[in-house]
Amino acid sequence: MSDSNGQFSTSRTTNTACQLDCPDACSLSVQVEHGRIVKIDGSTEQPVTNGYICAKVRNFGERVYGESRLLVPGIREGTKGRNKFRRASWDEALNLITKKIREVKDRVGGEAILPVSYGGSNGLISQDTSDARFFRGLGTSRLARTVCAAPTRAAATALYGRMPGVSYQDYVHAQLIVVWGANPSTSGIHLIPYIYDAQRQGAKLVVIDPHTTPLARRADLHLPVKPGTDIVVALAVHRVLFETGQTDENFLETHTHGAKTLRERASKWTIERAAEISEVEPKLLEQFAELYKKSSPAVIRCGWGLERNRNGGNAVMAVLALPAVAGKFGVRGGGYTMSNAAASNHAKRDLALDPSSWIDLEEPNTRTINMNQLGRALTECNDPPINLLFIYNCNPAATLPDQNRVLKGLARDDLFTVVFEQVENDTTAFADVVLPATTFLESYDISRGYGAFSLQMVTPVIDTVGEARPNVEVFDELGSRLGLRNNKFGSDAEALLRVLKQASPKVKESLLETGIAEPSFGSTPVQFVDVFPCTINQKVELFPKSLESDTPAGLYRYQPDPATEQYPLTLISPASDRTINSTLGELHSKPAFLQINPTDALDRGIDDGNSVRVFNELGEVHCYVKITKEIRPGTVSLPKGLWRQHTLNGSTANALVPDSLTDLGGGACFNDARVQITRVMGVKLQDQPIALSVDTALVPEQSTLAPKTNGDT
Ligand SMILES: Nc1nc2c(c(=O)[nH]1)N[C@H]1C(S)=C(S)[C@@H](COP(=O)(O)OP(=O)(O)OC[C@H]3O[C@@H](n4cnc5c(=O)[nH]c(N)nc54)[C@H](O)[C@@H]3O)O[C@H]1N2
Ligand SMILES: Nc1nc2c(c(=O)[nH]1)N[C@H]1C(S)=C(S)[C@@H](COP(=O)(O)OP(=O)(O)OC[C@H]3O[C@@H](n4cnc5c(=O)[nH]c(N)nc54)[C@H](O)[C@@H]3O)O[C@H]1N2
Ligand SMILES: [Mo]
Repeated sequence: MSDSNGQFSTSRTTNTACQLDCPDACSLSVQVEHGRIVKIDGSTEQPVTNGYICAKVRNFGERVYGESRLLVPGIREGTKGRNKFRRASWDEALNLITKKIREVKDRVGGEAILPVSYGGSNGLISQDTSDARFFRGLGTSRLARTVCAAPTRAAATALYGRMPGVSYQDYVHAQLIVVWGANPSTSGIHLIPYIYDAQRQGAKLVVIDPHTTPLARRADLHLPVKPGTDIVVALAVHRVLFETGQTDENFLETHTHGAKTLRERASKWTIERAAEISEVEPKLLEQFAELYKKSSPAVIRCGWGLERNRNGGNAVMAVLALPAVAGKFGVRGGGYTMSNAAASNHAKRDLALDPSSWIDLEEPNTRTINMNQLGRALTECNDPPINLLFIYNCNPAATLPDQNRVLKGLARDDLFTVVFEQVENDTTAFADVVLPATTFLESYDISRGYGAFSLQMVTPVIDTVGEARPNVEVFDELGSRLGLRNNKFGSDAEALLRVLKQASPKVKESLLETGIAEPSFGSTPVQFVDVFPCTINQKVELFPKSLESDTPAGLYRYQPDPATEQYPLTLISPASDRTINSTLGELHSKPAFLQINPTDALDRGIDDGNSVRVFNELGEVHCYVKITKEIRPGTVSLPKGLWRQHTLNGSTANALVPDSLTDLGGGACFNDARVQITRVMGVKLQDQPIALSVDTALVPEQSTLAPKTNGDT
C-alpha cells in the first residue's frame, strides 16, 4: 500500500491486488495519471507474482473505461432480452426495487425472492457482508453456490478436511510433477516457471488431459484421457501400488482410515480395463504407474477440468488419495495441490477471518436452490415460484448450465430481475433494473487466492467511475430502506475495518502495513510436517463412509459414458486466455472456434474454418471450427466464458450442457455434454465473416446505458 509519488501529485503508483477468479491472486502496481489508470503491472509483494501478470489484467483499464461499462442505474424499456434501459437516478432505482421486494414478500413470502451470486472474482468485503445480512434479513430462498469447485471441495474436505496444499514455490523440489485436469498455461500462469525450473533440474512431467495443452507438449508422458474417466485411471494406479506392495504401510496405519475398502474398490481396475475405458494406451498407463511408484518427491497438481462430469467427485477423491497410498507426503515438493481456498479451514482459524463472524444474523431455514439448476428453478418451481431475482457477482445467462432454460426463465414477464453489474452483458439484457457496480480498482476488499495462501489488501486506485457503487454500500442502503436497520456495514472502507477487527492483531497489522498477510504455517508448508488433515483425528479418510449413500453409484465406482449413437461426441469447455469466466468478454468481438480432431472432422466432411452446427436435445451452437490434433478424437472443445455474441446463433457451450449434477457436491457437469456436429454447407469463415442464420430474437441490441465514448473518472 504505497503511494510512491505522494497523494497530491497528478501521477502516482499504488499497490493493490488482483481480485479476479484465478488461483494466482497477483499483487499489482497501478499507475494513475490525472485520476485515470494508465498502467497496470505486476509487483513483487506477492512473491509468486514476481513482477509479471497476465494480459487480461494488464489491459483491465479497457474494461474500467470501456464502451460496455455501466455508468448509471437503468430501468428497462421494451422487451426483456434487449439491454434497453432508460437512465434512472439511484434513488428512483432503489425505490423501485424496494417496492417490488415489499410487494413480493407480502404477497408470496421471502422465498419467492432468490439472490443469485457466485463471487469467484470477489473478496471478503464484496461478497458475504451486507449482502448476506440483507438476504438473511428478508428470509429469501438460499442459493447453493456450486457452479465451480463443488465436487473438488467435497472430495478434498472428505479426505483431508481441506489441508493446505503444496505451494507453487515448492514444485522445484519435485522429481515428478503430475498435472491432472489443469491447464496452468492459461488458468494460473505463475505455476509455469516453477515447473520449467523443476524440469531443468531433472524432474519428470506427466500431463493427464484430453487436450494437448502447452505443458502436455513438454511432458515426458501425456495421457490423453477420455473426459470423465479419470477415476479409472487413478484406481488402476492404486491397484498397481497395492498389488506390487508399493504402498507405505506405516503411513497408512498411522495416518489413514479406509485403505482396505479403497483397495477393494480399486482391485478390479487392471491396467487393461482402465485403458479400455479411458481410451489411453495401456503402455502409457503402465509407465505412469511406474513413474509415480518410484519417484519422490512427487506432486500432483489436481485441477478442475476433471471434476465437471458425472464421475468428477470420485475421480478427484481417487486422485487425491494417491499420495497417501504411495507415501508421498512429508517431504518438500511431495503431496498434492488442490484449491488452497479450500485450505480456509486452517486460514479461518489461523487468520480468524470467517464470514460467519461478521454477519450477525443466522441463515434462515428457507429452501436452497442449486445454482446449476437455475433454469429449472425459474421455469418449474411452484412452491412458491420465484418472482424476484437479485443477480450480482455472477453472469448466469452466460455461465450456467442449460442456457436455453436459463434464458427462458430470465425472459419471464412475471419475474422482476435486478442485475447489479459492472458492464452491460448477456444477463443485464434481461434486467428490469440495472445497477452499476465498481470494479476492484475502485473499492476496498480483501483478496484471497486459491493458489497462494496469503490474504491481500485491495485498495481503490481511482475514484468510482460514473455513478458505480460498491456492493457493500448498496445492500446496506437497501436494508435501510426496507427497515432492516441494525448493524450497518457502512462504506467499503468501514466494512473493511469491521472485518479486520475479527483478525488476529498480527494479521491485521500485516495487512494494513504491508498489504499482505500469511497464515502461521507460512507460504510454503510441507504436508504432514507443517500442516495436517483437518478431519476428525487428523487422519486421511480414504473411504469416507458417510458419502457412500450420497453418490449415485457408491464411492469409487465408475458411471459409464452416456454417449449415444445420436450424440457420440463429448463437448468440453475449459478456461480461455481471453476471459476470466465471462469477465472481459465485452472486449472481444471475434467469433469462437470449436476444436475438433481431424478424424472426427473427416468423418463429417468438415474443413478447417467451416461453420458447423453443434447440437443435442438441449440446444444448438453455430460456430466455426478449428481442426487440430491437439484435441483427442471423440472430444470437441469450445472455450468457457463465451458471450452470446461470440457464436453465430447466440448460444454458447452452455446451451448444450445438461443441468445434471456431479456425483459429489452438486456440481456442474460442464464437461459432460454429448453432441453431434454437422457442417453448415458452403460457408467458410473467409466467405462469411458475419453471422449466418442468426436467431436475433434474444440477441441483445446496442448498449443504451454505457458511454458511446470512453467513460469519465
Ligand atoms: N485465463 C483464465 N484463467 C482462469 C479462468 C479463466 O476463465 N480464464 N478461470 C478460473 C477458474 S474460475 C477456475 S475454476 C480455474 C480452472 O482452471 P483449470 O483447472 O485449469 O480448469 P479448466 O480450464 O476448466 O480445465 C483444465 C484442463 O482440464 C481438461 N479436461 C477437461 N475435462 C477433463 C477430464 O474429464 N479429465 C481430465 N483429466 N482433464 C479434463 C481440459 O482439456 C483443460 O486442459 O481457472 C481459473 N483461471
Ligand atoms: N461452459 C462452461 N461454463 C462454465 C465453466 C466451464 O468450465 N464451462 N466453468 C465455470 C466456472 S469455473 C465458474 S467459477 C463460473 C463463474 O461464473 P460467474 O460467477 O458468472 O463468473 P463471471 O462470468 O466472471 O461473472 C461475474 C460477474 O460479476 C461481476 N462482478 C464482479 N465484481 C463485482 C462486484 O464487486 N459487484 C457486482 N455487483 N458485480 C461484480 C462481473 O462484472 C461479472 O460479470 O462459470 C462457470 N461456467
Ligand atoms: Mo471456477
